[in-house]
Amino acid sequence: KERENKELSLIGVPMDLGADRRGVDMGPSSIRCAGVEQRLEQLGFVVADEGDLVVRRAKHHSDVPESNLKYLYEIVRVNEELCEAVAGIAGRGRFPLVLGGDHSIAIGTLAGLRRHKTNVGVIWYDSHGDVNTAETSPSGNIHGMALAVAMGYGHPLLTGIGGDRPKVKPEHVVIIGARSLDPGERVFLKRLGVTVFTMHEVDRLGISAVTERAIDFVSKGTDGVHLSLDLDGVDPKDAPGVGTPVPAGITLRESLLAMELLADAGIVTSAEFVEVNPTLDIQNQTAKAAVELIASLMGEKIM
Ligand code: Z70
Ligand code: MN
Ligand code: MN
Ligand code: MN
Repeated sequence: KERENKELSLIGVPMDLGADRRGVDMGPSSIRCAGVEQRLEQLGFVVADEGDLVVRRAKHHSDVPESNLKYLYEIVRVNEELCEAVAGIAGRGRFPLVLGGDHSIAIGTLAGLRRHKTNVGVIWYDSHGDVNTAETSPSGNIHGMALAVAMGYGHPLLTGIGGDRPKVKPEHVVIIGARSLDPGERVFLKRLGVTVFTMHEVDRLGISAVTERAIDFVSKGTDGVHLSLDLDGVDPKDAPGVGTPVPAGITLRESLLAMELLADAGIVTSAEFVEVNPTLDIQNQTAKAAVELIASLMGEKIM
């Protein structure tokens, strides 16, 4: 079925402070260059491009005493702004489509969505779990903590963005594509009871069954579903332009099918596409993949 609400707002967040490798700040630009707006317009969407937030280049990252959290203050500031922007877009009844930027921006997106939805379902499409805290993180990179923060775990400056309450409940989250989890993340995901479809499940059940199960799962007891898609969830052969390529991932073909199934289910109410790093890419292939995925998610059909 076709999506009824055709009003969509694009917002770019040129953030790379949450990641180890520079260059993912050019993600929004590369996705725009790959023609995202035109593609959405061809699908009948009325697209408002709200432009990019401003991210200040920080001189050094060890700005938090007694903590390994890199670039904490600027990441907090940008995510507060993103929270307001996303809340504004959702409040006007438009579909928020956020272009990253590193995955730390999910903190602001989910905080903004929480203003209008009490029980946001989340599909976290990623090779990683992003459920570290300062204590378990091997890197201090905040993009590896975004989902934990959204569930209310992490530095109070991060969990307090958009208000102190948790933005999502663990029982409303599913992760798809996980194949690189840190030891502390495995413990954390089990303790919280988060549903994780790792590559083991993708291989055993196939992406279509996994996606159908995920759809059933996030549809229950929720008042909206957010897709947070990290391009490193896609196999690096198809999406090489990411800071942390992890082999043996979900192919682009399988990922497109997952998006088509989500479109058919008609459940997704917001989305973000993150971690595209054009400095590591081949001919903007990864941004182009992102545009294909966005088009499929928003209802593009082969015929
Ligand atoms: C690792 C960490 C991560 C994305 C890398 C990696 C996290 N678990 N997330 N790339 N998108 O440092 O926390
Ligand atoms: Mn503000
Ligand atoms: Mn991620
Ligand atoms: Mn990742």
